[in-house]
Amino acid sequence: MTAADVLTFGESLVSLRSAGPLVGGGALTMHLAGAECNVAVALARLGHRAAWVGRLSGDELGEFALRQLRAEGVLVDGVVRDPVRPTGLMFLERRAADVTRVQYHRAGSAGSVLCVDDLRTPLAAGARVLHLSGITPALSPSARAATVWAAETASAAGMLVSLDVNYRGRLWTRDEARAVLAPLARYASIVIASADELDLVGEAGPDESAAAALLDQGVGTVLVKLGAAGARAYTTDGVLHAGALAVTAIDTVGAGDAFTAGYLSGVLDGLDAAGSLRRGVTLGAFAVASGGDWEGLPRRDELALLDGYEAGSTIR
Ligand code: KDG
Repeated sequence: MTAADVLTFGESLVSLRSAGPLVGGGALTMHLAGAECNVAVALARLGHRAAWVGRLSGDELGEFALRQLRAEGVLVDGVVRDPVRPTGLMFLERRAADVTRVQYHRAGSAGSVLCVDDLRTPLAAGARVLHLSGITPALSPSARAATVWAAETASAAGMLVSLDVNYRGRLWTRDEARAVLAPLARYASIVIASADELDLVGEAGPDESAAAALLDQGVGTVLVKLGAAGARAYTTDGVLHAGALAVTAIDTVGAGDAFTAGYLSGVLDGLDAAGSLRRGVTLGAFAVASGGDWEGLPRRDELALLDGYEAGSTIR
């Protein structure tokens, strides 16, 4: 196993998307999903060496997920196949034009039983960045222990650790999440959160004070995702804001992961915080402007495609 630019781990899911209310039945389309593999795919599309580790079922659904990751150039040497447990499913119900509902079928899945031993070899191979999401520790006690162990080990080895809070209310309560994620954030150099997630890793209150408390405890950068209002980066040098690119929103699921990947890509390329933030909102815009968690994300030569974009453009 060779070193990656970014190593991430978690649960990859098969997402089944409906065009309307699920109770009405009808066609579902099948996609690869999962916050961490979304980040890995986004980074691989930009030419970074991105490794994803996790457990996939030994059946066709696990094979589907693995093929998708391979096709996108994600390094999958550390993937473990589970002959017994299923790959988790996520139904994404387009309940109304602007309202999507999630239903998970992931309890007892292969991905949920990730453990420390799965991460030893990939982490020993090294990476510049270890990227964590707050979803993995919500999956099971062993996945929680693996996340904490990886954060500790990577930070002790001098790797840059990034943590996207990614609170999922269908997996655990806010109090349960806070008890795990606040200590985890102490290992992170970069913390990424929506404004309503900051209190899960730091103190409650306005963004500025929650971010200041995280910076005081040694976090280098706090990124706050603001949806259609763009994103802010808090560092010890002050605060930066990047507006969202003006695009027609088709599907916002996956936009946060795209933003995270864009920011990390900027860091890997040696951009400053403003340049990395700009790349973050650029990737977020690509995710929002197309269907699927990651399918519409850009290759490196497409990064400027949405700059000066006009509705209805045809590039000839
Ligand atoms: O950010 C999109 C992800 O949330 C989605 O792909 C599924 O990881 C996921 C989850 O557990 O909710």
